[in-house]
Amino acid sequence: MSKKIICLFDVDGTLTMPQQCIDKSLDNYIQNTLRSKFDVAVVGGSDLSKLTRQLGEDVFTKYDYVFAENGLVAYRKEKKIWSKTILSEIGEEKLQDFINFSLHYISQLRLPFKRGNFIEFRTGMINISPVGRNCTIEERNQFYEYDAKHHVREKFIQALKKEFTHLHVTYSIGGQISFDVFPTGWDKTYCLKHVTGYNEIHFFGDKTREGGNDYEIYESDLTVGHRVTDPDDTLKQLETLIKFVDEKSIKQNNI
Ligand code: M1P
Repeated sequence: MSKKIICLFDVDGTLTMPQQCIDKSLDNYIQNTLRSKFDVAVVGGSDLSKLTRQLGEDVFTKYDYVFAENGLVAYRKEKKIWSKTILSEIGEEKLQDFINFSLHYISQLRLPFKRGNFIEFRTGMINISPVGRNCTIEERNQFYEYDAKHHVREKFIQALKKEFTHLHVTYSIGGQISFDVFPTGWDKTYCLKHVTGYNEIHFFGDKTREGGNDYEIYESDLTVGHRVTDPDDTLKQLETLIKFVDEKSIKQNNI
């Protein structure tokens, strides 16, 4: 009997370029070729509105599972099956201390430029951007380069860790201009509790090194991890996976 396999994809850097829309060729391949063999799912660090902007409003029919904010907001076959809030977990008092400290820290930062929307309060996490989420694509790329040299986000995270030793939260750099903060354990492995009944869960992600937001799920014993460099690489690795599974089943049938 053939194995039941699901391919679970990160979004930014894996299915799309950061905060961009999915390319037609990869989209078609997943829908027409991959889906004829395996189930498919997505897990993004971003919230649902960004995820639908990048993958299309029809994402719920195109994927068997859709997980926004690491799976804190979860859909299966178009139906919302789960949602849990950071507010209920941490509480207003502690969250406000955290937000106030972050806003003060940001106000003391001198960067080449600053835009608006520095703190995004989401369902299952807080997203903090020292440069501001309202920056343009060009400014986003510029900040990413600047941050690689000056480690603005890493230093910010160190300051938060020092100040909030009592908070059981994880800091995760998943994109170019911000980092996510969520209760420890609410990383992308969180979504796996909804993915049941499969022999293999193949996870594809680009931020798979320690500190990246694909690290825990890539390393998890529950998944077969695939490290990719960009959407083109994802397509190549999918073609290899399909070939491998097909060859294996031909061999098994010949035994
Ligand atoms: O999906 C990866 C990350 O994408 C965005 O990051 P940035 O805007 O910094 O590139 C954010 O939505 C972030 O929450 C998410 O983890």
